[in-house]
Amino acid sequence: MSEARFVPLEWRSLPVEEMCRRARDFRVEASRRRTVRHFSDRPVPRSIIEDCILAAGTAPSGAHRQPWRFVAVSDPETKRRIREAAEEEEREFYAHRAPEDWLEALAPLGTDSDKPFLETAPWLIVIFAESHGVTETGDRKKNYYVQESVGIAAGMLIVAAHTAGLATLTHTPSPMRFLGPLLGRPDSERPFLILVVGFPAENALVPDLERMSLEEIATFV
Ligand code: IYR
Repeated sequence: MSEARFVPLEWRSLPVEEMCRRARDFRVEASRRRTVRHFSDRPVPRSIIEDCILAAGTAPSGAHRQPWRFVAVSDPETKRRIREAAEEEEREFYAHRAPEDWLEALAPLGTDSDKPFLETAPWLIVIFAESHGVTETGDRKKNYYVQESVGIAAGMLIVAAHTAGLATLTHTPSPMRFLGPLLGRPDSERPFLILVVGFPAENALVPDLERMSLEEIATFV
C-alpha cells in the first residue's frame, strides 16, 4: 500500500522581468559574500541564529530524512574548549600531518594553527550529520545521501547568515572527532563542519581571490 500523501504546491508565479531582476540581485549579493577569519566579539541575537538554522533545515535531503543537526554554541567556556581541542589538532596538522602540496595550496589564505575566532565570534554553529536514525522500536533507520544533504543545508545556512548581514567562516579542524564527545552528541552523529558566525572585525582583511567566470564553471548544451 502506498504511504504517499500529497498537498497542493504553494507557488508564487513571477513576471519574467522580475525573475531576471531577482536572479541578478541575488547573484550580486552572493558575490559579496566572503569567508572571514577576523571576527569582532559584537553579540548577535539568538533569534537571528534560530532563523538561519530554520532556513538551513528547509534543504532537500535524501528520502526527506533531514539528517542535519545544529549545535549553536555561544557559551564562552564551551567555545574555549572547542578552540583548545581544534588548535591541538591544527598544530599537528600544520607541523606534521599536512603534505607539502596541501600547505602550498593553503599559503594564499594565510591560515595557521591559531584559531582565535573560535572564541571571539559570538556563535559557533557546529553541524553534525546523522548517519542513521532510530525507529520508534529502537531499530536503526537508514539515512540516504547524508553528506550531500548536510552539505546543501550548510550552504543554505551560509547564505542565510550572509543575507542576515553576518559574516561566516567554514572551519573544519582535521580531524574533528573531538566535537561529538565535547558537545555530548550520540554516536549516530558525525561532525561535519563548524560554521563560525558573527560580525567581521573592524578593518578585517580577506585574501585577494578571484572567482571563476561563467565560461570556466558552466557548459550549456
Ligand atoms: N583545517 C585547517 C586547514 C585548512 C584546510 C583547508 I582545505 C582550508 O580551505 C583552510 C584551512 C585550518 O582550518 O587551518
